[in-house]
Amino acid sequence: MINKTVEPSNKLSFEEFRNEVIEDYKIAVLSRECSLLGRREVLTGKAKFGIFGGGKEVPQLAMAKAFKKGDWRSGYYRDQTFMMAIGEYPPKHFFASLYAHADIKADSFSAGRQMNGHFSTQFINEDGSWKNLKEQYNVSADISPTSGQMPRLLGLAEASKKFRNIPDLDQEGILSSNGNEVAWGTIGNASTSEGPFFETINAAGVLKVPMVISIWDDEYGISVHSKYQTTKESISEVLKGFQREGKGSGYEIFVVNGWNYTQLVDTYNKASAIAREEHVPVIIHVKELTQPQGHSTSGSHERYKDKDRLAWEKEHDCNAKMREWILNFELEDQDGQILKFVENEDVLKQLEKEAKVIVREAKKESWDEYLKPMLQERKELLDLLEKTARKSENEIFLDKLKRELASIEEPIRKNILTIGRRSLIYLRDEEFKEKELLQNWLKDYHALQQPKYSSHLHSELDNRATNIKEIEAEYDEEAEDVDARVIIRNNFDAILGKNNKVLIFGEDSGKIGDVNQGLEGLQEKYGEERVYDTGIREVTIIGQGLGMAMRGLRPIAEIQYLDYIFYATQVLTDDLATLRYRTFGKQVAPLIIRTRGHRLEGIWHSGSQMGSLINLFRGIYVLVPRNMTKAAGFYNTLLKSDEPAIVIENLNGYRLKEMIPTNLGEFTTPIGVVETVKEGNDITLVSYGSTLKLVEEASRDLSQVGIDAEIIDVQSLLPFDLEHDVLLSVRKTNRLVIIDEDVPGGASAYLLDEIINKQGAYKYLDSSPTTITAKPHRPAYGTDGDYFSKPSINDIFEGVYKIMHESDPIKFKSLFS
Ligand SMILES: Cc1ncc(C[n+]2csc(CCOP(=O)(O)OP(=O)(O)O)c2C)c(N)n1
Ligand SMILES: [Mg+2]
Repeated sequence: MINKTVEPSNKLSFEEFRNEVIEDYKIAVLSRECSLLGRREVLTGKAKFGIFGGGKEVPQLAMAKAFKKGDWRSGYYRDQTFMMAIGEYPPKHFFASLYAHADIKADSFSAGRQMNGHFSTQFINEDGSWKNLKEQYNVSADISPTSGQMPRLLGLAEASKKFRNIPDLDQEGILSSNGNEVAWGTIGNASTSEGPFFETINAAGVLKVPMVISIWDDEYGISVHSKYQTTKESISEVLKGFQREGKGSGYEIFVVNGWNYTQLVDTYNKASAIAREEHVPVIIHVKELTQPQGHSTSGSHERYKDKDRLAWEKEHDCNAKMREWILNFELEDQDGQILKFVENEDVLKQLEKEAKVIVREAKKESWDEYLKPMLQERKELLDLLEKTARKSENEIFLDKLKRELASIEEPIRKNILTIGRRSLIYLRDEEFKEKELLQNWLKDYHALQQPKYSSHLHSELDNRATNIKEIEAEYDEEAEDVDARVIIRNNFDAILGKNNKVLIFGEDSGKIGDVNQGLEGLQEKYGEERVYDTGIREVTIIGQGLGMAMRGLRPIAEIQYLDYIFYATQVLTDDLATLRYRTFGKQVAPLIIRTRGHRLEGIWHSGSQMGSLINLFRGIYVLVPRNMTKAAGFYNTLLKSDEPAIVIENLNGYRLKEMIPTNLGEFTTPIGVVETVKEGNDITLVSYGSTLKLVEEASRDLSQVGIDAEIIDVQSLLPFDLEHDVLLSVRKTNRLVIIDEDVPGGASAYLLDEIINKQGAYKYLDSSPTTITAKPHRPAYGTDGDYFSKPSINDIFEGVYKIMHESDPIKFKSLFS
């Protein structure tokens, strides 16, 4: 059979072309072998869960060929073969991540923190500086929620546009080659049902960014068929309206079968050129893929596929099809000679046999490396237990524990610590040297192991945000009182002027300079690439920021009002908040989110839901400045560091008067530091944001009746009061009230726990610590709605007075009754 569709690249000889095809096939086979053996490792109990790339190998070979150094990927768990083809995922690593080997040298993706199939490459050096991203393959770290990779993909692609259009943006010469980088996305067919997918598709079409999305279509999402997932059962049909006409705006859309190697290679090359050169987004719908082992190790696909489908999958398995094509391939050269890839099937059989051996050996090596340190650690503990047991009155029980530990064939750290810590229960009444050695070993061991699972939630580098020292705002003698929004605006002006990597965008942020004019005139001054409007799409606004921050830019993404951040909560909590943690500090996204809220009125306009944010956003700093000077200072602090944060400005503060500082763009508000705004001796009142003003007013009334309150502004909810200044105050006043406009049990409960338990203030209290909060329902609209929903000055006064009344009923007579 003469295969006319194959056109070996004119740069390659037939020999070279053949070698490339065979090498590709080898990777496909190797990857499949990993999937097969990986599944076995899970089923025999060596690994907990496995999700593999079987049935999607061949299109990923094609994608890998088009993927150039400097390019970016944001994809999902099926991309095993792609990772192998770009050389970032050798079989040994495959097994290390399956075993959750908690060593970054064994699992460079996440040091065992992520499930297998969650890929990444490293972007930053030990000292926090960027690696040369132009010269490496850049794989942004995967997350599990289906389609969660899409918002970030948009930002990764948008960064190329910025690097192309903003002069001198990459002064270090390591971030971009004139914006020639393509951001490659991958997603499963079923996951295209998710909102973030559609939002990203629309936004990328509007932004005209170099993004290529591959949809790996195996007709299923776990057990659920396309007919329940996608209109017309075809995502490329649905998306047809996005197809560009000629050179008009929109997408280029390709549809290709996932087993057709040559067509795939051709398609990916075309897609790459279109995206790279024209900055036009591309969709590649890769159909007719299979799941040869079902979705994951949790089930088998025989449960939901009928016989015909199973037979069809066998026949259309992309590796089998590629094999068949290699075997049958013949090409007539100019001299009439028939050229073939292989003489006969034995060549392929040999190659397949070798792949099995390679994978088996990699598995063994990886397992041995995983287990070795733990065997040694167990030995150390067994020795100590032995010595301790001989001296102990509870020898029998300790020997039993020892035997239990020794009998575990493949001990993990949980086994070692569980038994070690239990041994101390038997030893509690005894004192001797060996026991002390055992105690110390256990303490040191625990301290050594814990960071493997808990480090890098935040930066641990010198420039971490909590290390940035305060620089006070300075004022001229004749400093004017101005509308506070002018301070924010002029401070952004200073920031934009000195750092061209700073970009500010969001709904209404560009042309009108945000709804409160905190960016007034700045688009005109710095251009549309740096200060700009976006569509109404909170999820992908955050995605834009996240992706661009990963590429070394300093985006400030605006969420117009705090209440609308909940659309973007998924990307914030699952992606941004976990990024540093899930990559063991190897990827960062120093995204600043600017929003406004606090003390507003209405069910969807209250801006008070801090409790939900601080719980979901661990990994992102949550800052609640009481005025615009403090807010501006937070932006200045954050830009000196590389950590993500959300700054919640007070919406009712823009028109209030503040004195304008002279050192705009320079002064900083420290993070994790509270401020005492009024000193007092009788009771400590802790609050933040707009509510603070009410507390100040209430305290004036309180002083009229002889109650001298100390008022502390939290400023920074996450992290909270690193220096434990609130404790000092409670030691003085012995009374504590937390005032918060969030619901009961929201941020106030968090603050109470921090102060009472973590700081240990319970020891110094003479009265029960109290919270004064909003009602549990959403705040009703209007002035009365606010009065009856959120803590009022009356509520604060009475709440504080009640405590004083309880402590001295004679002096502070009851107000009611
Ligand atoms: C938001 C979310 N919902 C549900 C899941 C559970 N889940 C994991 S994979 C998957 C199916 C995905 O199917 P598809 O996108 O077609 O990818 P495939 O596995 O078929 O390659 C589901 C429902 C999840 N990870 N995230
Ligand atoms: Mg699928």
